[in-house]
Amino acid sequence: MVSRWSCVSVKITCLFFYGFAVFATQGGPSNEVNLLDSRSIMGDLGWIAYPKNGWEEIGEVDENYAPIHTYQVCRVMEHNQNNWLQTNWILNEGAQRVFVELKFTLRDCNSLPGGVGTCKETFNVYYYESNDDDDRNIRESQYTKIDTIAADESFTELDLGDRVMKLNTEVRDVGPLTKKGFYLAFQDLGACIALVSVRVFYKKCPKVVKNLAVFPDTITGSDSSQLLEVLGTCVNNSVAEELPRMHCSAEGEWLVPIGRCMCQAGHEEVNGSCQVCKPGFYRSALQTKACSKCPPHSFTKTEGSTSCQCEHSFHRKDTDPTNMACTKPPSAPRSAISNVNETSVLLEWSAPEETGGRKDVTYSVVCRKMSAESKQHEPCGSHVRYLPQRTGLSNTSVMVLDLLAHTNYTFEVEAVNGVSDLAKPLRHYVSLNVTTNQAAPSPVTVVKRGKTAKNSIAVSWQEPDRPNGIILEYEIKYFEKDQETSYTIIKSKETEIVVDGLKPSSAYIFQIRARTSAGYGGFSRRFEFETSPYCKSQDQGRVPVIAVAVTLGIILLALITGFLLSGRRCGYSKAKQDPDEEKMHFHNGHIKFPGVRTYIDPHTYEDPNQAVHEFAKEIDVSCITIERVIGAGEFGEVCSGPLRLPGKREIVVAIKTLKAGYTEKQRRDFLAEASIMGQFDHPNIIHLEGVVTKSKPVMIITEYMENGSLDTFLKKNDGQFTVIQLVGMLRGIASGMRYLSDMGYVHRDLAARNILVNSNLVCKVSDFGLSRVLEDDPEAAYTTRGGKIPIRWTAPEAISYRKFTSASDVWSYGIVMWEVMSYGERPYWEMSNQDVIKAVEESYRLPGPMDCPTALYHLMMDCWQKDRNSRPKFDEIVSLLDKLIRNPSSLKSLVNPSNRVSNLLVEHGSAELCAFSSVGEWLDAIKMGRYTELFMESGYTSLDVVTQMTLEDVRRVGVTLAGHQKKILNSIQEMRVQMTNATIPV
Ligand code: ACK
Repeated sequence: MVSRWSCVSVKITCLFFYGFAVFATQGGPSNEVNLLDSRSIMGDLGWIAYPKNGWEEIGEVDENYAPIHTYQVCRVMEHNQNNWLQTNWILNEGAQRVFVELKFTLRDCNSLPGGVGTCKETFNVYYYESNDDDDRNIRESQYTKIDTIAADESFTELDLGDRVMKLNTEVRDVGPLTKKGFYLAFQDLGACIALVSVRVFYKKCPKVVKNLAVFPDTITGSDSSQLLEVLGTCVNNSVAEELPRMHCSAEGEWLVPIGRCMCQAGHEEVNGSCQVCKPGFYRSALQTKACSKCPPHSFTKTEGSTSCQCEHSFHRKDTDPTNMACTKPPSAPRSAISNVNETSVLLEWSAPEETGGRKDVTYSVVCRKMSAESKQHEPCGSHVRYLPQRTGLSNTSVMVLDLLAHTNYTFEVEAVNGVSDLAKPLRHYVSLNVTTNQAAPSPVTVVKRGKTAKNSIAVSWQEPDRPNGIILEYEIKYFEKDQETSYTIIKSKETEIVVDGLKPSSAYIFQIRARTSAGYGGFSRRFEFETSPYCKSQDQGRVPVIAVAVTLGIILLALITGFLLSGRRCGYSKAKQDPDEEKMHFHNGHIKFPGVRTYIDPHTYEDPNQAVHEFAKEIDVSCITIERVIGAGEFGEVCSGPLRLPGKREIVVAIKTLKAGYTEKQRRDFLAEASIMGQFDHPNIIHLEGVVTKSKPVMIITEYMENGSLDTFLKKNDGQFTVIQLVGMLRGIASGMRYLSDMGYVHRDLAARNILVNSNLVCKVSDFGLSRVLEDDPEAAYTTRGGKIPIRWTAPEAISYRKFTSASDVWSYGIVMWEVMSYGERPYWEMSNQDVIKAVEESYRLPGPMDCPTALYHLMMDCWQKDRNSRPKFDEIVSLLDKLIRNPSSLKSLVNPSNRVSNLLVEHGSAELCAFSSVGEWLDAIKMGRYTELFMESGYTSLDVVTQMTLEDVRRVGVTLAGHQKKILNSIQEMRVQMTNATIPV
């Protein structure tokens, strides 16, 4: 029997061997850590079987001839089996939960020959925990049962014959474990089992790098549903943004990562680690993931850079992002010009050529004035105002107000950007020298009452805040309250006065104003003062006596006064009056003070030399050095060079010479220009320094204008200026012309060629003379009446009957405007003078130059009104240009391009219609703007469509008033004519 069973055992063993061949190639997953694997132990397993005849170890070898251990028991035929097999002590390595994997085969009891009897088909597995392996004598009752193990498949005799493998694998988990180690025990109660392998393992979450954090090997928790939270450690050169964490599941899987680490600045993430940035690259804190190449104009020569250094002369502002290119300060603003208006200056300039690579360019202005005493530049002081402000200007213009009159100022306009401060002391600015004009004093603000009597009030006042010159006198206007139509004016050189002849107990209103050579300032506000009450005598009875005595006294006084004054010239009605005071009474009227100076025709002098020396200073020739010839004039060369007058700063001047061999008439005509120029003092009129007549050659010395004549200058700089700059130049010319017309001087040859331009783009009217002006001008042509006239610039009435007036100068000014706006184009191009006269006579006019603002073209057209009285006056022109400069958006609308074809002229009168850019603009111009919306709603949105309209259409739009229908239709008709007929070929 035994041998039979042994035979059975042997067969089982054979089968085990076969099974191992399959089994040996398998390994546990990477998150399992074996504590015991019976297959991997080479020598004796050291397990203990009890009783000795129960479990027995069978030594086998696997296909590699490595020894393997199996334990078998098969005492199926005997009763009361209780066979124990105890493993040796297994250290649990800190795991609280371990797994026991058993591989075994089990014999099917039914298949046993001779019946089953006591045969079992299960076995039990136990464990016993201890902290050491000292005591292996463990009683059955001390063990804790893990489970009863049954086979999924048991084998039969047949299987053995067929060599079919029926290996079972069962896994059970054990825990929570609390001690260092444990024993396993297998209890057989009468089955036929071969325990092929026993593997004991625990599970761990393996070390991993996730989100740049290292999570170490982590043994899973004791509970099958437990998630262990594990803190990660940032990899080298990284820092935690939020503490990185992950959760280790009971199955040894990492779950739910939270937070991450980031590479430190100067490093970048590459395959889960942080690598240093190479030279030439940088990474600043947490902005980008990877190292970036240094931005333009910056570099780094070291590894691990967190930013790049700017190249020489380039800078980075604190607030500039590190990925921005390094930048530098802007270059100086360009083409600065100034427009002086009394004590205000409008400064304008163009943006710098180089912005330094930044968009935050602003401008600031530094103002210095020439001190009258020290002749040194000093700061302008806080009384000067700047509109909109002095620094941080985003626009390219600033208005400077409240300057002193007749003072030389220097303005430095500096362009700055975000790095200008870092580049200090380097400054890029353009400087402008400006001389303010005369200006009336500011109003008197402080007026005080002094001693008051019943017939008099003493009044004193303070000099105005800004006298703008030497105060010549004050004017004190007063009247009895509510009696304004009858007032008195006293003039005084003092700042106090006693006003007498007043009524007792009466309120009087006082207003005071100051006068300088520039004229009167505004009146002060009204100050109300009262005279003392009439004091009746306590003794009424004595009044007649006193009255008689007083009357006698007055008569006597009058006689004495009359005697004393008999030798004096009589003036205005004067009472008791300071010799410095004048008193005038007004009733329902006003006074006219002596008018402005007028121009004196030098030919009215019998001796022209006298005229020259009255208006021009004689300069000693030794003060002048002729350095170069700058042009040729009618009388001789025009040169330039320094002028050194004793006690004065050296300046550059233009020197006009009279060539040798001149006739007396030529000399007279040559010097007449100086006699005229010498009478003018205006920033837009060329300034005469003096004449040299006492030596030869005779010379006229004027200020030097760096940019020469305007026509050549514009041609040279075609398209280079802003509209505001061009309007600024025109404003200057108009201002000079206003001055000349105020002086009663008619220029007769106003043209861009006779305007000179200085380095600040200030334009000055030049070329003064009388008949000779026109002789001198190559543009002047002989008219049928014999005179020589520059036809293209001259008003028709001056051409036809020599009616030269300031109004004909306005016509020429319109032509200058056209020359300026077309950058020096020749008026009427190559048309012959005869054709020009004919076209102008037939109401044709020059078209608007390219890119010319409509407002300016309208002004030109106004200057070319046939009726000279309808042309604007120069002061109106100056005001209009000032308005346009103050409101640059009014210059946005440009002349319709169809209107400025170069070989076409425009019919005057209807030309303005062509200049309309919209239906609204047209309706506004004919004062029918109220219908704009109706036109738009009815689809008449362009002038093209409008010109097709009939009376019916106009009615349908909603114009019901017959008068308005007529007005609109007439204008439409005009537009139609203009469109088909407005041009003539030249
Ligand atoms: O266009 P231009 O350079 O400017 O050539 C003419 C030339 O002399 C003959 O008139 C120039 N010119 C005349 N007066 C002056 C001046 N005050 N400053 C500079 N250039 C002048 C003019």
